Amino acid sequence: MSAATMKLFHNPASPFVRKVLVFLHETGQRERVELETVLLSPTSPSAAVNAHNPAGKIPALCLADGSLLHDSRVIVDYIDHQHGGEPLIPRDGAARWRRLTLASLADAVMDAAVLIRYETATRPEEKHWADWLDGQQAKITRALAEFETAASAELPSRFDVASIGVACALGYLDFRQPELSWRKSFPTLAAWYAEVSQRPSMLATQPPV
Ligand code: GSF
Repeated sequence: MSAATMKLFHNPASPFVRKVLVFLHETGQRERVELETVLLSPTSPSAAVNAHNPAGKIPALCLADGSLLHDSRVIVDYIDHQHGGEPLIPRDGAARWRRLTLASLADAVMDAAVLIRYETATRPEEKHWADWLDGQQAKITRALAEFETAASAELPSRFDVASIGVACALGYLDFRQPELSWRKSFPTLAAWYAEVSQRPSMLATQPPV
């Protein structure tokens, strides 16, 4: 009898899915979830995903009672309420708002990088809009500068919702934009990332080579 009581719509390339998997590993709950791998994009949707999430996006989580959770922010919050350890999402106080804001900026980096990926990998070459791509990339660069500042104290303080988000965003940049070479401009962030990348939860969830 599999211990899995939940099903996660998944793709190993998704940084938002990786966030959920890292949460599961970090809270000792990975075996509770079976993965249903899907391929999808805005122009080639997944009927199965659409049936479970009208937004047509992964991750989406099916619970044992049939209820459906999405998006990744809701899913990681749910996962964080299912274990007995110290919450990875601070439940109250100033720390909560700052950690959630850093996590939200990490999501914004993932959003921008995924949108760039769709623009450059799925839209026909002649429809690419340079100003739009430049605008998305600028969001990423500004966020990395904020993460560089946070890397000296805030990020190393705990591998929680904020750090997990930043780590998954950086892993996605390495995966989809290897030519970006962000480490040259952000050495403190690079040192922090080199360390957290060795965590079992990160090693177990690396994007496909
Ligand atoms: C974003 C998920 C997302 O963009 C979340 O879960 O936090 N706000 C959501 N997922 C992408 C796959 S990706 O991460 O590479 C997705 O499902 N794209 C399909 C589409 O139609 O946009």
